[in-house]
Amino acid sequence: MAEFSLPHDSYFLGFDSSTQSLKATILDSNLNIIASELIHFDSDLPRYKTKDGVYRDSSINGRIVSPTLMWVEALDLIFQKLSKSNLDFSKIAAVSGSGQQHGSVYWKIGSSKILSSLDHKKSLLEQLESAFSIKESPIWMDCSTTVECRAIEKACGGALELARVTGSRAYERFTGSQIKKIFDHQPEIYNSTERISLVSSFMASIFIGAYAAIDHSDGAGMNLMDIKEKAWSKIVLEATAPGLESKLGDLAPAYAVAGNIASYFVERYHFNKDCLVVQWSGDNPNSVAGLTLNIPGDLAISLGTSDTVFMITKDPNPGLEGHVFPSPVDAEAYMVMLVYKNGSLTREDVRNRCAEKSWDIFNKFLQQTQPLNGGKLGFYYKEHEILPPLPVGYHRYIIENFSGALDLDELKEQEVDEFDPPSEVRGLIEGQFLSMRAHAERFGMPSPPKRIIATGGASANHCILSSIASIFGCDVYTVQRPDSASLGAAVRAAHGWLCNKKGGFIPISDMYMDKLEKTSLSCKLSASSGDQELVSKYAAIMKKRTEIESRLVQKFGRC
Ligand code: XUL
Repeated sequence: MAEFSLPHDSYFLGFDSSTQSLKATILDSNLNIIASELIHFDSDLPRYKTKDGVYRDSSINGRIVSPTLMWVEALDLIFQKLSKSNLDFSKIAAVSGSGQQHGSVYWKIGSSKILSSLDHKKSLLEQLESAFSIKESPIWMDCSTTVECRAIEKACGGALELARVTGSRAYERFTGSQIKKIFDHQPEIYNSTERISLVSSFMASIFIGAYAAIDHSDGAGMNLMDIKEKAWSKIVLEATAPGLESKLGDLAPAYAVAGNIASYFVERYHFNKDCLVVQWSGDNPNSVAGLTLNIPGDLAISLGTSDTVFMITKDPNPGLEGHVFPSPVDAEAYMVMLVYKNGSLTREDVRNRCAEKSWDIFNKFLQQTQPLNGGKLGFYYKEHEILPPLPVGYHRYIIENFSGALDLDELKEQEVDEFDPPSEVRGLIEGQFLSMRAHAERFGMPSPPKRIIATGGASANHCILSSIASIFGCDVYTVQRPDSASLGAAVRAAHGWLCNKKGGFIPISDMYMDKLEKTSLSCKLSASSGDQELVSKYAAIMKKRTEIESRLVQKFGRC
């Protein structure tokens, strides 16, 4: 495999610009992590006064944004930290990155000039302060665009037809409906915008000193791209806003080179001028690379600010639930994914209310309560949920006369106001993963999966992993590093570098062979020592839970 080897003594730098932080991971040419840094938006950049990296606008239902300049300043800060750690920037052969998906950045007319003439003696913040026509970027947590979603679906022949073309029906957080809202309500701002970037392509633009293309994987999270053609869909563009194509610029494969690194970084941090910037992509697509997810039947679960479940397929069938994105590392494959908005922030809320703000106590409660929670079922939505589309609210039920028997059809449930703290903790964890299993099955994901690979912050929690194993009925693996998005970005930097050297796409597996794959799966957790009876009992309780969920959607559902 010599022709695919990475240059000896060189580094690959990957970023992850996520909801709550900016992370950097540096790999050597054997794909070993040699350094990492993190900027936490709330605590390291307190002047923006964000909570969890965002502003929740109480006056407009569901509007959630982040200050664009905070992301720029985070880049200045992380470079300060990396410089102090004595990282030799001149050894970096390629840079890539990951961005929270769907979030958008609006560059004011004239800003391409600012980008192309950045002065290395000044910070990025100083120079980009006036570059944006909108100062607060809509992000993936926003759900203020239901009206725009329905209008786009109608203009495109219905929700299913839109899903068939773009990989998803219209979703509030997807960029298309956000752009339509801006055009419909603030046309002057839309007209003063020369380029609309995703968080991923916005960061790549800073690195190349010019507007970077949007990559095919993250571009599929906009409801604007034809996922088969990998081109903007004319009909959807027209349904969204006039003159949009020129504001979006080009699309490019995730493994393509966006450009050489801008002279700003060469002069200020002493990067090699030949350092390549590989297209940035979304955080979930980057996790596909970071997890080396390429075996059919494997399911990945990412437990972060959002929880996601995804897998790779060559034959996607987009429908009314879930999303289909082109894979960032395989030109022929797609990733299919389900997304939950109530991930770590909701787990933290229950931990704070019921477990004295301590993960140790939270875990103790999980250990001291019995699987199936004595028939106590909880639905916890601290944020408007995507799947199912339910508004903020917590709902708790107890199945009467629950004995753990398999047939629950005859048993009635009773709604209650609260559970004791240990049952609340178990109710939350079982609720999150029973819901995930039910939707994953309905979506056609393998049941049981061959194995689950867990990533994200909460994948470090063995008590949570063991519940996942029992609920899904399969082994759960974790990777060495829970932040698969920034790791995946660094891996993609290396992959993009190789594709560029070869003059075309090469499968990423050729690069992993003797490197990542062997070391990445570090922990295996059995399905509660093969307790198949428990797995069947969870399946029965899942059925009950799905019935209650349907009723909640009928009563409170947003869409
Ligand atoms: C994916 C989604 C979230 C964000 C989180 O569709 O909305 O997972 O990517 O950063």
